[in-house]
Amino acid sequence: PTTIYRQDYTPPAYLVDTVELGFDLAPARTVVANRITLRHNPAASSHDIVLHGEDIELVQLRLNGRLLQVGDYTLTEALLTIRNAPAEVVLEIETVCAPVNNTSLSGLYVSNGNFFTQCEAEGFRRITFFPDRPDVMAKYTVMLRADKAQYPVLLSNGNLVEQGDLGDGRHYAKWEDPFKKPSYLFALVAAKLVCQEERFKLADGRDVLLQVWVEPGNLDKTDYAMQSLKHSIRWDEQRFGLELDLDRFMIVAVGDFNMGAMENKGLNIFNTKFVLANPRTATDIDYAGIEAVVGHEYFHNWTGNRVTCRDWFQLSLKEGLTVFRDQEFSADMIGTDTGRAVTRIDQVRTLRQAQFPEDAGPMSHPVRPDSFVEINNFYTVTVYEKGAEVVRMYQTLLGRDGFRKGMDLYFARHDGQAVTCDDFRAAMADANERDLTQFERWYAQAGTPVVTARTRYDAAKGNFDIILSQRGQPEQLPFHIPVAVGLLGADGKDLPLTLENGKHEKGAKGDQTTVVLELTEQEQIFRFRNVEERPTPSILRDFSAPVILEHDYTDDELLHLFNHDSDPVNRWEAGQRLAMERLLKLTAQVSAHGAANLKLDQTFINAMRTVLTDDTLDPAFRELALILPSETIIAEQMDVVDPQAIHSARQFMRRTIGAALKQELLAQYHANQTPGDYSPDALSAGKRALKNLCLSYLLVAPAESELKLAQQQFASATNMTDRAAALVELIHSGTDAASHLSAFYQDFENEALVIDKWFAMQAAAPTTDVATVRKLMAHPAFTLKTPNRARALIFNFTNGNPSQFHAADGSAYAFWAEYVIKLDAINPQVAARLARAMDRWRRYAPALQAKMKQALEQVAAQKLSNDVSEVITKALA
Ligand code: BAL
Ligand code: ZN
Repeated sequence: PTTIYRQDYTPPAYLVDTVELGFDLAPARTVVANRITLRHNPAASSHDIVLHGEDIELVQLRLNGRLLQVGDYTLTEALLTIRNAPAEVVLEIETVCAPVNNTSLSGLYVSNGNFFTQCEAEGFRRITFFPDRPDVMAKYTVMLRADKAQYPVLLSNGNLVEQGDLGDGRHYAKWEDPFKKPSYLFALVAAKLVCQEERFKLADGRDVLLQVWVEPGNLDKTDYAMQSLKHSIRWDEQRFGLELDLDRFMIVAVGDFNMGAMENKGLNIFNTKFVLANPRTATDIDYAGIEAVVGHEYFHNWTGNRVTCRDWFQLSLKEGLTVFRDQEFSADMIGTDTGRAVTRIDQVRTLRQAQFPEDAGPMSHPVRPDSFVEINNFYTVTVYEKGAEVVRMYQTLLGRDGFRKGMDLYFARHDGQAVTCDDFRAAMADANERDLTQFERWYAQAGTPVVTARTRYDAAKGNFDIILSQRGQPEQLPFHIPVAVGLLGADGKDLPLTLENGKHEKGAKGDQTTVVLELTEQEQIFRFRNVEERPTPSILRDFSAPVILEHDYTDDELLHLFNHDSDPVNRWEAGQRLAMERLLKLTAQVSAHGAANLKLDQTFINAMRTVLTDDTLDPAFRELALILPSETIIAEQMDVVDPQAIHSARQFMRRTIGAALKQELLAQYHANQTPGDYSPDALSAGKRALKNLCLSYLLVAPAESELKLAQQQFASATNMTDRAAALVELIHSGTDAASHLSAFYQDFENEALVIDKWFAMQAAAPTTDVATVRKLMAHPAFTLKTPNRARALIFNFTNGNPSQFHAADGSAYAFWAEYVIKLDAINPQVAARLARAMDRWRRYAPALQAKMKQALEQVAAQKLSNDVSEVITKALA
């Protein structure tokens, strides 16, 4: 496999003005006629036309009307090259492909008998020969022809300009996209589908058609996606002044899909998981996911489609920005300060669960990577979630208005262009007359910076100093880090702040009681004046930068913050620190002496009780405050990871809390019921989350009465959130859940997304070992070919069940190797994701390490896709 470097970027030798595509769709043999007009790019010196092509058969090729013979061009496995071409060229290319054999789900493929495409990042070259790179933007016209009975619906990007019958049982539809776009945004659908549709008035008064297309039988699950789409359109108008630019906007759901969804111009194609929902089949988390992903894809229309990436190294230009936009959208949809904080806490949890480990492992890369072998491996939590943190920091530094000014300038400068992360940073800097040169390091330097805070108080002078220092990886230069800070008095209230040289007080958080300190050097002292009592500092409020904060908080200080911090994110954080200290001590104790004689102090239990029973707090916040850090997050704190000890220690803490707070948990369980019709709103969802967390504490070591409670919830639940939560607890409690599992299966046999849950909840249960997973794989409903299904069972085991995945005999590692290899033959993108489950293998105890290495080498010895090869090679390097 070849490594591609960012520094090697060169502009394309030829630009494409127009693309006319004709498809004769048939599963085994689809004929694609492609007519493109090209002209030489004055910015390039080469006169060679370079077209990408993969897994397609060339039938004929004409240049300016002349049929080309072999010798007029060269054709390799990946490229078709025409040397020394004239300045203006019309190419007519006829190719054939076999969508029904395309199990990679990249390019044109068949899912449940219907045709779909996925072109990002490099799938268009699996459909036709083309300069398949994002800086080649062209106007597309698409003619689709297919059997009318089998494929009554024919969709592509833009506007439908013509349709009709062809006379032989076939029909056609012609689509025209008025906007220039890169090839990765091309899409077509030919299928038997039905739609929910609605006309919708935009802010400028234009009337547009909105459609959500699904398989027949699923129309009762499209309301929330449609509602989310309308909310997204309104939100982008109001928050960023961005309007829908087409007359029609379509969302199509497909059951076989590698990603969550895809922002193809005017024709978003979605994994069913992020479209289909009704109360019976979808959980609160599913509903929130639909809102976020519908928003995300819609927002891409401006941040990604109108302004796109020059090259794939710039992926975060559109992804980090669009994740930030969808995060803000979800927060604004809740509309309360605590609701916003709850979404922020979820983001921090994701970073710690997935991004920090990635940044500390063999696949670590900057937000703007410098090299890759396979771009599909770089659709990562770093590019997406850390990228969103980087965008968020602009807003923290510049304020909301300043950020908006930067966005306005970005669109004014770059609409219709393919640009870089530097262009985005320049727009932010220029619109606000700020020097953001140093900020570039967030794009260029990998790893999670560590910020250390020390404090000193001079009571006589009333000075309180916070000394911040930062360290990145060796050789790295200091980052520009916004650190939002507040000071709490002994009464728990925020103290008014007077920062010496208080020039930094104007940031988004620059109110009276929170200031944004800008740490730009290796070490800086920030002095607060007129501080009349020794305060408790609340540092990194709202998680103002994606860093690890070190500060020697005492238990008393943490308890003070946990009880009083006006910043809910840091309030939650104080609880996490209290829990983590204890979890690490208990884990060490289990490793050394076994799980007997463990103790949990009353102080911690009391802190948990206080937050659990404080009815003035948002239930969603209380739920988050009561969840202990996950086993993965605990593992990241340890030099040598002992997964079984972590599991025992965490279970011990959960069991102890469950027993000590039994009455309070029961009371909250009953107090947070949500009778009546189901609604996915944040308050109701928060209540269910808190109630079901209470249930989970009660079921760590359940008495008969608690088992009954779960059984009763399972039997009488009127929504999937409560039904699934009860079933998960019954499985986790270690009691025999077989009858419940089979009842659940029978009820939802025909609901693929619910059967995914059925597999997932079994895979992640600490009672499920690899032998049980293998049995589940033999279930008739299991298939490796549908990514959702493969992920539900395999990934939830390898990534979500650490104590079983790291079984001492290494049996689960062998299972992992077997399925990485099997999946690679079917779908390299999905296989490469599974391969990542071994990223952190060097951190485990030597006996486990040896077995993990053996499994990695077993995979490495195979003939692998570029996708898997890159991951395994880096893991072993
Ligand atoms: N562009 C790939 C899918 C997404 O991030 O929306
Ligand atoms: Zn995206």
